[in-house]
Amino acid sequence: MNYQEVNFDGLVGPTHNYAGLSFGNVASAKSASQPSNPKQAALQGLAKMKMLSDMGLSQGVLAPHNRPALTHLKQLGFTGSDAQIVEKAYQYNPILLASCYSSSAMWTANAATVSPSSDTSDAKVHFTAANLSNKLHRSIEAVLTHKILQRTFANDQYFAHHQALPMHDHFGDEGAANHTRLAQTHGDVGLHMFVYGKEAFNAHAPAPTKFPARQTKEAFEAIARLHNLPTEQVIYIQQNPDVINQGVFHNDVIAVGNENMLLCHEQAYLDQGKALDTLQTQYSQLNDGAMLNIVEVPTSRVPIDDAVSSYLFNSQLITLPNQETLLLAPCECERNPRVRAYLESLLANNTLHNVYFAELKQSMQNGGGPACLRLRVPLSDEEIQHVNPKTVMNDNLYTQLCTWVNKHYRDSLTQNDLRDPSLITQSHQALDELTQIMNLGSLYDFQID
Ligand code: SUG
Repeated sequence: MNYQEVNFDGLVGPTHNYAGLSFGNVASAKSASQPSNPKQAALQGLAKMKMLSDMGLSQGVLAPHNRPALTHLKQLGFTGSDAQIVEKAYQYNPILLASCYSSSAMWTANAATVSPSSDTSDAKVHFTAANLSNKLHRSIEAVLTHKILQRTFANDQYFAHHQALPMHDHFGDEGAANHTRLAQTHGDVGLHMFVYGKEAFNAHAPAPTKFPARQTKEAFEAIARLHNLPTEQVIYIQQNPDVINQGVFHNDVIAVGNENMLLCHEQAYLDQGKALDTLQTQYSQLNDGAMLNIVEVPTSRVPIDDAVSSYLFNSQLITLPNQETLLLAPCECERNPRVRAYLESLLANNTLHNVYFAELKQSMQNGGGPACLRLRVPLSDEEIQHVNPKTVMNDNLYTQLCTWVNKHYRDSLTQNDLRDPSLITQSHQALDELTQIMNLGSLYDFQID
């Protein structure tokens, strides 16, 4: 059976803004209260999707969430018309309102953990929506994300959907951002590398002290059980707490893998030498002695600060249809002389065949690079036929979505604008129209007057 990896990117929602909500995410803190440009953010994301689709790769789109999250505000006791609820929430605490207005669901690397049908015992593709319990604004995403995945992969003969894990720090789960599937090719047997920040049930285990560890080992153990992954195809590796303390809040800020290649910083993992030896041994046992190509980036070439500010490791590492590798990196990597020089050396020694740079400044300013914006879903040719076709990128969908963004999105949004009642209506109207474009049915729970 032929398998390919399909990237499902999050479409940036109409209320993309900078509220400084993510403690431990350096870019989010730095951009707090800056005006955002939702229109540009959405168009930059769409341009990335189009570029990959034009290269002959299958590319999907996941719908944004409805914001403000009025259901959440009502649950907290705010009453009245939509406009009154928003104003009351702002008066109570502007951060609460900003949390309910965040378009953070755009970073679909945090939407779910995915296991392909080739690895699961029932031969279905399994999805577990991430609970994102560590951040208030992100914890709101879990329920709708589950629903969007069900509408996108809407055939229970091929796809199995699990609700998010219990919403508690012990099972803190940030989805695919901390998960890498390594395999000779996408269709071969896969080794699931689950990277966690702490062990919830072991108070003596190492953990970061300055910034939170958002992902627990216990969460990934639960997902491996839910997805029925064979033990020999699973490995748990702990992130280096020291780099979490320096702003590496997900594994995809310090490592990226694709098929049989893992590009990681030399400080990515706790006790890295041992961790990578174990990874290599397990990989080769699973693959008749074939070796994983591990490329460790030395601190002397790329210090942690540069890795975090350039988001080198948040690049997408992709196998192109002609089997060449492509690293789709953020433009910030091109502008950083150390990172650029390092990438040039990877091209010169043939570790990589192509490096492209994507302009994603609007997302980057909230700590979301190319890899944050996509959920990888390995699918067989047959399974692709059963994905909602209106979520698969092509020239027509691209044009429709660009027209839709240009019609509905603002080109500037400040924290004070979140009080504007017309933003509620604009956002609802936009999303209502989107459900038709993407054939999503009555996905959202608001009423259009
Ligand atoms: O969860 N930023 C997101 C960025 C997610 C990046 N995803 C991956 N690395 N896969 C986060 O920290 C910022 C929101 C704000 O401050 O307005 C935010 O949620």
